Amino acid sequence: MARGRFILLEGCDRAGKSTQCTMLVDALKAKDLSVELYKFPDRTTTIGQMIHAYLTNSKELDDRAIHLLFSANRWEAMQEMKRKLSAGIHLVVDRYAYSGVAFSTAKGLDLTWCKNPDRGLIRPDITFFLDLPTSEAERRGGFGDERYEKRELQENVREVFLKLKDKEWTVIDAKKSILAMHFEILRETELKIRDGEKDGRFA
Ligand code: T5A
Ligand code: NA
Repeated sequence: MARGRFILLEGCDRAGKSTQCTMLVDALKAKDLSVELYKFPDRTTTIGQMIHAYLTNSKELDDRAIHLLFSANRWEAMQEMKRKLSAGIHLVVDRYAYSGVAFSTAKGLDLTWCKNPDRGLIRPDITFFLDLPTSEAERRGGFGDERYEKRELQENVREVFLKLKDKEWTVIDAKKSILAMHFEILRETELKIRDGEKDGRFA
């Protein structure tokens, strides 16, 4: 059986990641593909609840401690994600290790130190980076409620993201309409899924 594809949507806060993840999952399901949605942080686990308390300012934590919790929150999902990919299920993932590195580095931690705890996590097959200037993000719903939703930090985060960007990322202009972004993401995803069937690397 062909292995499922790991499709990651990354980007700045309010760039539309969650909106696009839901639309992509629905579109792939409508094409009779098996697909599941993952979101990081996963706030439903014990570790995720600690992260949520930190993000909503009800708990203080050392910058390194919270960084490690975000990473642990990915590690606790790894076995299940691997099993699903092996079973031919495509995974659409809302944020991942790049967010982890971008936010903690933007706060002032060392880049290499930030990357280390995520070493060994499964790699995405396709990474979409939804790029949105901070001034635009601020105008969108809900901006300003959580700990990291501050202009200066967001600008630093975007700079780190652009440094982490490699040639395999697909950059999506998140100033576009929801539908325009959706069609772009869907088209690239379908190409990637078809490629996988041809080259057989994931058999
Ligand atoms: N974090 C995360 C770390 O520090 N380390 C880590 O390891 C990880 C994984 C919470 C915080 O955690 C940090 C990063 C974050 O600061 P989260 O739970 O993913 O992460 O954050 P959320 O608040 O859920 O999501 P975002 O703020 O990133 O928003 P999204 O998902 O990018 O945007 P979305 O789809 O919810 O849309 C936001 C608003 O914009 C509108 C939507 O309708 C909505 O109102 N919108 C558009 N408007 C105009 N044009 C478009 N194209 C639009 N698309 C969406
Ligand atoms: Na989101």
